[in-house]
Amino acid sequence: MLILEIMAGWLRSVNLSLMLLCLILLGMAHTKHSIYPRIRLSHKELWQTNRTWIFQGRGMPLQPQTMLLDESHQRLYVGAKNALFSLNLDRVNAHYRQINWASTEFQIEECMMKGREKPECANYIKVLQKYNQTHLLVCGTGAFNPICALVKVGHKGQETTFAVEEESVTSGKGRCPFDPNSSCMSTLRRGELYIGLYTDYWENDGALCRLNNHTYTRTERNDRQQLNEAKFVGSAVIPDNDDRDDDKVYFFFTERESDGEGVNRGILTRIGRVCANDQGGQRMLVNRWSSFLKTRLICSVPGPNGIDTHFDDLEDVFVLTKKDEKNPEIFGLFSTTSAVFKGYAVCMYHMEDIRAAFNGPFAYREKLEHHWTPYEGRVPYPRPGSCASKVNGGGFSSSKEFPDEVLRFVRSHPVMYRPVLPHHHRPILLQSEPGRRKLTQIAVDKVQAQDGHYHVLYIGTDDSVVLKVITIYNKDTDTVEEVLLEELHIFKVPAPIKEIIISPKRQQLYVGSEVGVAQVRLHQCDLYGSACADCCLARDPYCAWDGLTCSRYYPAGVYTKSRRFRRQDVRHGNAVQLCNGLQIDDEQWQRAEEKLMYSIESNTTLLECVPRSLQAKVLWFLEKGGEKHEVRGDERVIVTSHGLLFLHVRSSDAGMYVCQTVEHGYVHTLLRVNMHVLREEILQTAMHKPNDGDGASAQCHSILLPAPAPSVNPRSLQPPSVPASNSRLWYKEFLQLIGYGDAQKVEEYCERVWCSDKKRKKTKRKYVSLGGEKKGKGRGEENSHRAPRHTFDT
Ligand SMILES: *[C@@H]1O[C@H](CO)[C@@H](O)[C@H](O)[C@H]1NC(C)=O
Ligand SMILES: *[C@@H]1O[C@H](CO)[C@@H](O)[C@H](O)[C@H]1NC(C)=O
Ligand SMILES: *[C@@H]1O[C@H](CO)[C@@H](O)[C@H](O)[C@H]1NC(C)=O
Ligand SMILES: *[C@@H]1O[C@H](CO)[C@@H](O)[C@H](O)[C@H]1NC(C)=O
Ligand SMILES: CC(=O)N[C@H]1CO[C@H](CO)[C@@H](O)[C@@H]1O
Repeated sequence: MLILEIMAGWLRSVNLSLMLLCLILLGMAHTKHSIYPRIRLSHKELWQTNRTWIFQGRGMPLQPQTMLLDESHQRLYVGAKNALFSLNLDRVNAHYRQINWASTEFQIEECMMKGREKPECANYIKVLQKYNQTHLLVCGTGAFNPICALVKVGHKGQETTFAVEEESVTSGKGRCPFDPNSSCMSTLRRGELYIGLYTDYWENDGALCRLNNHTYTRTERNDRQQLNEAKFVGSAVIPDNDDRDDDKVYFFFTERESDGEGVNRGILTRIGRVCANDQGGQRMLVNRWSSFLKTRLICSVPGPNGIDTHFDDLEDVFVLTKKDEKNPEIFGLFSTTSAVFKGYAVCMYHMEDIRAAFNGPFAYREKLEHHWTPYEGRVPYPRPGSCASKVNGGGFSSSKEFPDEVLRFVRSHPVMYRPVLPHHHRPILLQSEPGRRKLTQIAVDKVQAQDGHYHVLYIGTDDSVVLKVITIYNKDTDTVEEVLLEELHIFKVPAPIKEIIISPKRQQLYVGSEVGVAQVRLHQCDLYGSACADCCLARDPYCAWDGLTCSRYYPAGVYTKSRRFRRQDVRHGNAVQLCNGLQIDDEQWQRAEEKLMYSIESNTTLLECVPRSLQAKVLWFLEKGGEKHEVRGDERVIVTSHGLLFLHVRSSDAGMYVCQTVEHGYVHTLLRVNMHVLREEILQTAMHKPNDGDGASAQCHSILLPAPAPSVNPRSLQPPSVPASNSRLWYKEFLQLIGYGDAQKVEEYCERVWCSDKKRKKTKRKYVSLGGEKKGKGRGEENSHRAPRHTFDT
């Protein structure tokens, strides 16, 4: 919990009033900022609902370096440390194949003699591409001695073929970095490998290259104008028009802005491009690009003082290809370069803006320390950076025929003057809270909903989480609303997400981190609840209410058979309007689950109520004499995100408390708690009552007797999203932080309120006939922790 983290970190010794202020502020942030997740799903919950399957290999941590989706063979290839895997796309942890490809003892020894550490001296597979229908090209670092090979894949009857072609093993120099930590990006198209990498042991020579059977074309060596301390992030081949000879290869990377010898300025994100058919020059630029140009890719937000905050460090890029191959949408995940403030942003780019920048003026500066200006002199023909193609007049059959003047120009003017600005001139997603998790990867799906198309962003973090986000642009106010639909805790242990691959065809994500590879279903509509409002409030473009439940939404025409009216409102989540007439407030009020609870006078008590949606605002009411009054809280009774907290219970506090949630104006009654207040002496007597020998367990039931079976509406409650251990820890921390009693007492108290799982299970068994524990939809244990039962055996 955010609150817990902050409380534990900052507020160890702060007094109560500050504490309260903090809670209030956080409470506000909680409901106002939609970047707060609506639903948080633990690893366990994902697992129990079959939403995810995880492949971990055997024994050693997998450490996947690169992954490749092969829909035609229905496999996912994973390049890892000393091994290559072929996984089943339906179920990544079943029927996998493995090729062990470790470095030899001799290679490892040699590597360590060069002063490298043992973990670096392994074969990390960094390049994994589909070479043709039957073969993969695979390259590994080979203990600082890169190697490549072709791997045969496919089916032979029932068997999956997966084997290295022994005679194909060759040196990987120039095709794979030496260092496992080195950045590297590659794309393979028509038998040609495009790759950005450091080609040497010392990582001095960064290059953008193309390799095929016959040629090796690359950027100039030691030319800081072309590349300067680059970090290679991504690449893609994108056609310009129907003339194949006009196809361009785009490279996404960061580099340090050069400023004369030795003096370096900040880091920038670049988009570079070359012609796919570039053959280099004949007399000059032999085996060098004759078409390499680059420009700046901007992702920034305006600051209050007119100075923009720039997100200059590209972390990941995703190219969303549509039917029209020529116009994919490009998504960049950026961070700030500041070491102090680490913020993140996602910007989206359109090809027309990218092409416009490359068709615009070249940049020019008199001296290295001068500012860039648009080049206003004569530009030679054919325009530098254009391809030898029919579209360009067909006057040149190859770049080798280009006039020297053109080659000289492109060599000395590789930078365009105009940067590429993002769509709407702003990020579509921002994370600017300091100290939050780091964002590492992005994948995007385009989904058709009833009210239009939505980009669903899947963003990986450094703590094993994938965030599922939609962003909604409002034309009238020129603002972007971010809706964080789900926060998925993919792996049990926190580790940076290294790769996310999406398969829209299978509606799956394939997620890699050092601990393993997970497959995750993109949506799970039934999770939101079966009521119309539950489904509508979710605002998930994949889901709609079909009259019975929340289920997968298919646009009209996909399944013409089912013409049932579907209710969905992604843009506004207006359940009040959409599900009007389906909600009977009074009835719901009465039907909500009811709990009986005993608390002890002068003691602390928490009436727990955590809605499934973390974006719902929780309201508490006290019913008295047929009327309900809202409990707004004061210094003694605090409305927290975990429930209503009484610091010192008074006997006058007894009564029926009702927990309601409000989300987008839609009111939902979750829980009714009938609280009785006991006087202290009664407790004392009870606590010291002789027991049946098992002291702990006796004490435990005396507190934990479940309430008499209430008449519950089975749909009224969803399992809580916060595991019990967390809420217990939270409560304990909270009491300690507000200086409530000494630690020993708090510990004791918490022990009594929550009891350990072991004791709890005993209790459960003993009282099960009283109908105490209510089972959630196959989620078992998590549900049983919904509310601590401070009840009491009389
Ligand atoms: C998950 O899958 C298992 C086996 O495939 C099945 O027995 C179980 O019912 C499934 N659970 C849910 C919640 O669908
Ligand atoms: C990569 O670098 C990090 C720190 O820079 C280091 O902790 C890690 O061990 C390195 N990994 C390998 C495989 O060399
Ligand atoms: C793929 O390439 C390999 C190696 O060049 C070759 O042996 C194989 O026949 C090719 N497969 C196809 C389907 O072209
Ligand atoms: C590379 O060589 C193989 C076999 O020699 C051939 O089949 C293939 O077409 C060649 N590829 C290119 C891009 O020239
Ligand atoms: C946490 C706490 O203060 N618990 C108190 C509840 O009431 C009993 C009886 O008065 C006290 O002994 C506990 O310390």
